[in-house]
Amino acid sequence: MGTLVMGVLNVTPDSFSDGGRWFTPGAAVAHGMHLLEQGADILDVGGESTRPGADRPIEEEELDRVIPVIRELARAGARVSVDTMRASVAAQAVEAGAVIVNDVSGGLADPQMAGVVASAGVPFVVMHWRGHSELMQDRTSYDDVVVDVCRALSERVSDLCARGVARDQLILDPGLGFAKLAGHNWSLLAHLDALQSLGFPVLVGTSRKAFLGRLGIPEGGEPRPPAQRDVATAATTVIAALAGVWGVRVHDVASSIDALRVVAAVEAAR
Ligand code: PMM
Repeated sequence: MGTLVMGVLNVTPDSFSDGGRWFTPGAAVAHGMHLLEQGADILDVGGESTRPGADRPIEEEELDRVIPVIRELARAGARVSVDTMRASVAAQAVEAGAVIVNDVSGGLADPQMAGVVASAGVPFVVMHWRGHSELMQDRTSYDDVVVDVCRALSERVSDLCARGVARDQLILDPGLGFAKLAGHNWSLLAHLDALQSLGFPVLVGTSRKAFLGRLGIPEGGEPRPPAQRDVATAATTVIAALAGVWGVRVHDVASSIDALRVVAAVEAAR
């Protein structure tokens, strides 16, 4: 099966890449429908910005942001994932129709998350994470980033399984840009095979991240703004697809769908 495209739907006032644009439920649902028309396989609905230094919304605020949007998109037939670190939000999102829980902390931020995911029985995206956004860029020291991330994710797998989550619920994500410098992100992209060899579906999220904005910019120069990082993002989609990953999480769905068509056409011609 080909690589799936997860379209990003941030219902937040302050995401780094598309902050505020889809902040009302109506605008968010309309954008979700647009991403589906472009070919998104999954819509990832989040109500908390994880950009470095972002403030966390209170739980009620997060629920108010995501639940109506999830309910509406699920009703329209979309396969929805909820991007949350809160167990209560995950539980209510599943009730509202979400069929995947995407937790950038891999269950570390909320001790109740494993239990909620275990009883919901839905796929669970476990991302590599080293702490909330105000701390993460102080935690970028690795011996060997590929080995260290694989080891940390394996530990998350053991811990989650010990708490009742089934192995076949798990999807692993290297967490590009989370407690990582540009070189770490490139190393992880270069060695996706190591992550794949852990034996789980892999999700990769490079979309519009700062390391793509700095490509070709001289030291000390201004990085390209997020909206001008979609071509580079689509190029990483090709790399991820060639490595055989399960899915890519992107803002601009159309360009990644096109990139995947190129990969499929080349594969078919082999
Ligand atoms: N990146 C962001 C948010 N959620 N979830 C997963 N699984 N993987 C990621 O890389 C990831 C994520 C940050 O990007 P955004 O603020 O544009 O959503």
